[in-house]
Amino acid sequence: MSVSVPARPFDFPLDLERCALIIIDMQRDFVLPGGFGETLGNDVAPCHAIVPAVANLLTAFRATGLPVVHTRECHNPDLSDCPPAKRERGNPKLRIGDEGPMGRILIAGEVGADIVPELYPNDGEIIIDKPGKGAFYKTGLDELLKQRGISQLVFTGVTTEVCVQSTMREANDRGYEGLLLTDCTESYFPDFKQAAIEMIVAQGAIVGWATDSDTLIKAMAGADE
Ligand code: TIU
Repeated sequence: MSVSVPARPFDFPLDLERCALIIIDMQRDFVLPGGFGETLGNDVAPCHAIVPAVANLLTAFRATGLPVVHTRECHNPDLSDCPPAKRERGNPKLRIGDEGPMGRILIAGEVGADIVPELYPNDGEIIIDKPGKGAFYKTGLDELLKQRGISQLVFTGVTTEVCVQSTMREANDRGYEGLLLTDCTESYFPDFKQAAIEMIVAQGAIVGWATDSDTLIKAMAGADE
């Protein structure tokens, strides 16, 4: 069943048999003090503030039985999948792999690299550990989505202009339609968030669409009636 969701730059034709929710990198390392985001010099509070909105949306998706994908940006403990160019970038207090207050920064299996408890995956939900910004790079995400007949993705998570935008662009190149929820994504830089949204919806949805979670949830509820 298809439902029209009010969105920019025009209504999104949501197909309730072929869409999935993707929650990008809602890990302690990006949204809590002491993690990767803060060590890069950022105030992480705005990214943590979207947790309730994403949790509300997650509840709505779980009620429909539609697939949910959670991603985590993280690396092998031996850093074999972390290019030196990534680890050595910038001048952070702690680098990827260094010991921090939530364990080794951005390393798989560490407390900091895991998803915040409020959004923790349920059994049966897809978890993608990814070494890059985009969730399709060096992961099995494309195959997992194709196996489930998914052709549309609802995008949430952090940060808007880095991992979310990268993944939306990768998805667009692979033929998926993407809808970004503006209240369920955040950046360390408000101007970059807004610019990313504008870049995505420009030129007739050159990368994808944008709306907010209330609008999507109301449209999905209307489809049930
Ligand atoms: N630094 C920043 O804005 N983001 C990242 O490094 N990764 C993600 O966006 N997940």
